[in-house]
Amino acid sequence: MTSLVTHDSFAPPRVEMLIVGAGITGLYQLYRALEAGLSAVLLEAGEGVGGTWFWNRYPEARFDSESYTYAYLFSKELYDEWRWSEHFAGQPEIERYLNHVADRFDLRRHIRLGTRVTSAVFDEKSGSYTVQVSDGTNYQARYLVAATGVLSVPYYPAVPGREDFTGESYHTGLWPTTPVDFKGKRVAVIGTGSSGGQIIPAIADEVASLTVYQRSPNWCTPLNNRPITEEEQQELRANFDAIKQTLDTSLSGFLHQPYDRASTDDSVEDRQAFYEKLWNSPGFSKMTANYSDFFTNPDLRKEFSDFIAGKIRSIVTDPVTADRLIPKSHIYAQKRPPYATGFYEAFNKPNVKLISLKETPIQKVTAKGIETEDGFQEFDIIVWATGFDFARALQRMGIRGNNGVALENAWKDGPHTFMGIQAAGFPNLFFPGGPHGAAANNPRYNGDQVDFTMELLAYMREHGHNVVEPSRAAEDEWSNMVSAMAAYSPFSPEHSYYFGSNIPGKPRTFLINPAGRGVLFDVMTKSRSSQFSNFTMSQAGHDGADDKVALRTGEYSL
Ligand code: N01
Repeated sequence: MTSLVTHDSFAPPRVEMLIVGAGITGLYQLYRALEAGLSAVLLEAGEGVGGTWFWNRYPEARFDSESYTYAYLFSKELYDEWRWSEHFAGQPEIERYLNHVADRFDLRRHIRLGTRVTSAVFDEKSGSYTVQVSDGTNYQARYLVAATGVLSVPYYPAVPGREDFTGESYHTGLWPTTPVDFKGKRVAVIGTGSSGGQIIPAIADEVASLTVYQRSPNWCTPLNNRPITEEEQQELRANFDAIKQTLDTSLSGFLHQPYDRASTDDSVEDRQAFYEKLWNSPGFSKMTANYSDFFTNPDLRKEFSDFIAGKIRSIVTDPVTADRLIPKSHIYAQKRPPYATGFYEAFNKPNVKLISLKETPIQKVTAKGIETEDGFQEFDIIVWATGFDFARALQRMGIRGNNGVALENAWKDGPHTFMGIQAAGFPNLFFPGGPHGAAANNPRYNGDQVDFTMELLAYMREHGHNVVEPSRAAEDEWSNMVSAMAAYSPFSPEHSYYFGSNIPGKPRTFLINPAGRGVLFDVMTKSRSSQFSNFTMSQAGHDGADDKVALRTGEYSL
């Protein structure tokens, strides 16, 4: 095998597909590219594969989609041989799985770890990107796939003095690979989203004291995790084809059976009994298997919220703390709800205290701790569970498209995409799992985008094209659909980070596909059946033939 990377100063390393990000989507894209015979390299800023599941290694970080629905389905052998220990696996197991996939499919030799993209500039003449990376290498890539995800840029609020703290300070989304010793420490956790909801109960018993700084309460419900029994393991294997069929086609990308009754079909008492059942059901089924009018009927979601409020009051013994934990300004599903284990119970422990930042905001962080309007508290460790700048990773990569236009500028009012896969004016750039992406089980939807991209590239290859971008009309139609349908989404512009509302100054625009996977499937089907007519394809000038020649000679292969 010859080496892909030619490190002489005259010839930059050249590759047909350069993928950025070794998360679940990037690894799948790499697998599919190699399977199709493309030369491909994957660049990853982290020192290991896993993406989200590499960086978010805080205590109790785990799936809230069922393990076997989040995992890959492209190989029955892989599915058969990997035994998930729990219905919702924890981060160490997920990271092991993704490493196993990298080894099992011989992906690792195509992956460059510890390598961050600093710019990616499209050259219209050659129809390729010059991609500069942190070690100074320039790659030349025909196709650039940014599998950088939506939850990959950690957000630190601009709290005065944050940098002054001299104790240990961590963000859940940038957790160190060496273990953090919480034992006997005075710990602050800021933020009560999904990450805060997981780490708070996980460390409560270990620490000397835990002070939770909550700005807005959330509707957190039990994950209801448990080990997968031997019988279930057998069933999962025996039913692979049916499971795959459901996951490949269901609108949610989950296995949960949609409920066929509307809330109005049941009496108040029956609805309460049903909510009790949902409370005890796994993960997202509280949404996906709720009444059929769940997403269209705010009264139902209000009633379900009141039911959860009752649960919070019944679990948390101190009524003032219970009241602070109950959201007052949003109802269930106006924000992406967290699913956790023992979250409310943690506040009954004598060493755990809740501070409501609505009542007593943080004034500053000092060298020793945190000062609120209510006084000062010293800490050994501060955990920032303050979330992410959703879908921001793409804009900060220094991408330049036609005429040198910066993606950052093109999207200054929010992303414009076609199917959340490509943007007009940025040929040969793909971003599965990015903006305008899934509102459901991410890997399933992101996988649909990767599969479609590979079909598109196969069509292009057959027809002698090597440059592709969506037409403006297709992009406008899709982006207008996203804006118009956002009004029908249960998520709210005031509260949900799906609208960018967690980041001060960020434009408020819907960042996922509110019409869901069904519309994505429809648009893909129409595109295929019209020979991808909503894309503009061409053959780049001078080195268009190089790819084919290189493939024949093996120049690009590793
Ligand atoms: O982040 P978040 P996350 N002062 O944005 C608070 C996925 N995920 O990391 O609501 C004080 O939800 C903020 O308060 P407020 C999942 O998709 C999945 O928890 O803005 N606090 C909020 O409480 C999830 O939705 C799993 O008022 C401030 C918190 O920080 C997504 O990642 C596990 C603040 C941020 O919550 C993000 O979750 C973990 C400030 N200035 C994450 N600014 C699974 O289970 C923000 N906050 C698979």
